[in-house]
Amino acid sequence: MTQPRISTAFDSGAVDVVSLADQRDIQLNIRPDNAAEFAQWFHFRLQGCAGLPVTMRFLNAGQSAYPKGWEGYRAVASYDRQHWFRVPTSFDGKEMKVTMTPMAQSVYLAYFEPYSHERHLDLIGFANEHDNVEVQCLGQTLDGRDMELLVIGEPAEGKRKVWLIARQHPGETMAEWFVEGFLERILDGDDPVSRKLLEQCVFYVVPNMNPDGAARGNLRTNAAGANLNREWQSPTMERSPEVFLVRQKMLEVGVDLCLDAHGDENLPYNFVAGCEGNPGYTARIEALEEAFKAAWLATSPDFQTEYGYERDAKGEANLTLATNWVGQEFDCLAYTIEMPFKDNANLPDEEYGWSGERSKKLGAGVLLPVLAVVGKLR
Ligand code: GEM
Ligand code: ZN
Repeated sequence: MTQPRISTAFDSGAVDVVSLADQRDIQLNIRPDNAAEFAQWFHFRLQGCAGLPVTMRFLNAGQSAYPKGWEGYRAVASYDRQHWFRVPTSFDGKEMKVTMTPMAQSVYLAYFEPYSHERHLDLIGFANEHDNVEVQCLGQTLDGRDMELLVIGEPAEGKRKVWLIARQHPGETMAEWFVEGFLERILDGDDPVSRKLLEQCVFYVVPNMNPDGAARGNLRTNAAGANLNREWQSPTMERSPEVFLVRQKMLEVGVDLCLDAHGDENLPYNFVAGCEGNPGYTARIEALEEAFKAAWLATSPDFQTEYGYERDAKGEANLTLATNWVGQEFDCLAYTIEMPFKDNANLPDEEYGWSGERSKKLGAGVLLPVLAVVGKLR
């Protein structure tokens, strides 16, 4: 019987080890964010168990931020950190159990396919190579990382300003995979949809709103414990510089359409959440929302509108959320986009579930509903 080893000393690494005495009963606790109580993200390396039956018990799964997120959920594993696949997982309401027989001496496990800061910097580098992209650094986060904005297209009178922000909640890594797919398509000079859009708009893209929380392995908060999607009414440089800097830029250049990419722990679907509860919500905005959803439904079998969040009652919107604050401040179409940590129940994939690659495809596909509404945003 070998002595298993677990490490987390890498980008977004996070789990607490309770017992490693026997690989048939490895006991773990999901670690809370560094300065907040939210606990759901895990990412660790297991070594020393090649060919042996391994059981990993997450003892505190029932006290995580979203316990229902473990119902119908399967953890992801990878030997090379590039290719991730789902592994047998069960949840009894208290503990989550993951079982596998590793094929190699080293295997990684995570809540969802990670998106590292190095890959983030490579994505910025990819964009930087395009003549129609300006990479802007808006300022620094609390841990000193750059807040990066990509301005895509030539600003000109009459062009619409379309914003895409992502990963306010750092554990929702599918959001940055979504942006990677979006960028690869909008920067493809041979793509007719991208060419048509760039004639009509300039894109302002923030691939990662929360680089500190991402590197720290947080689910939902930044280095100061702030849930950035509750900071949009009154952000500060001391607590939420990420929001302060992006919001300041939005106020400087304006917003005609805003998309905020997230992941949802519970619902096995892709869906959107709008601004119906805003005091300034109008029939015009509602019509734009319906046109956007209709175009996405018509062009992507991975999108649906049957399942999603409860609609906010009129005038009851929480204006500390990005989508609501932006929609209200700029009287514009603003959508939260949610992808699943589990799978798309309408089109399940037994081996991978929802994945980075499928998030990329969805991000590339969102250009079509944007094209459907870009001519009527004002
Ligand atoms: C959610 S955003 C919830 C949006 N709800 C409505 N009704 N507009 C959050 O921040 O809690 C996004 C997320 O966490 O993924
Ligand atoms: Zn979120």
